[in-house]
Amino acid sequence: MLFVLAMCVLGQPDGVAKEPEKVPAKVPVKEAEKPEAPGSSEAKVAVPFPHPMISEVLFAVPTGNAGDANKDGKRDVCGDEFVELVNPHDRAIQLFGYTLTDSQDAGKGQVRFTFPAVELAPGAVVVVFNGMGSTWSGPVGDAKTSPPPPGKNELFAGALVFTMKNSKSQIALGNTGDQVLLSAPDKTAVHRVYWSETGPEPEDGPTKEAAPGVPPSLTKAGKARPLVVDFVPLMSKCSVQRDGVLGSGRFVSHLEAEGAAFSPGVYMVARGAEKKVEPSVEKPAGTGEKSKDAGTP
Ligand SMILES: [Ca+2]
Ligand SMILES: [Ca+2]
Repeated sequence: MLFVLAMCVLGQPDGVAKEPEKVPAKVPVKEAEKPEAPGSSEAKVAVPFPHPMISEVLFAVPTGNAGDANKDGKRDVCGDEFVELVNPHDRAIQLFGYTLTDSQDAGKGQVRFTFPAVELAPGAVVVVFNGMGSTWSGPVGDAKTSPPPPGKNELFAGALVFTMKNSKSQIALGNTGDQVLLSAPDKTAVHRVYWSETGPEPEDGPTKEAAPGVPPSLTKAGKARPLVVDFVPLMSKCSVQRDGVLGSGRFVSHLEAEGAAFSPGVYMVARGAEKKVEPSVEKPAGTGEKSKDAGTP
């Protein structure tokens, strides 16, 4: 894979005009010089350190009790919406100043949440609920304060849980078209997850792998392209979940992938896995039988 830059200067023939065609043009110097840690898949993770990434979004709350994603005993068409993020890196990251927004303009019914100072451990998960009309038990933080001690919320598998404290039904994610944009404190557009009845936007297309250290290209509109863009399918009975943290991941139906409508606080895909790993934890141990994916509907 690696090009050796020295090849460019060796064997340069004097005065021969035909040879230069063999010289590899425009070797990406940064890539060539960048050492890859042995046994680490860090370089393949879709978002470069120190950014978190969006792992699950519930934008259309299922009807009835099945929609009570925040487990406060009642379903709220807005309040139970949530965005889940994961730290896909080997090191802890600081969430202070990271912002989640939808596609509305600021001040015009925009969903907007900015994290207070809080650390997210490697592999750890944080969930941000819309929070409208919600009553809470256990540690839940907001835009001003991180979750009070003990911090981790056992109701959500020990994840960090936040509420946007939205109070208007207009401030919610659209069911048939909208986005969640994760932006870094320096305004870098990190991860855009969007859905639409009309399909993916031409300039975005499917997920592309973001090379660490390489600045994002510009969209046709002249805006910086997010490091990762995911077009996700419309869902009415469940959330969408990214099936991996690597560049080639994609969002799929949570119901089809996991057999449950959503899992705020639990990222079910192992770090670095392209596909969902065998759920060995949830299987009864010692059956001895190797169950393959039979594709049971
Ligand atoms: Ca609820
Ligand atoms: Ca989840």
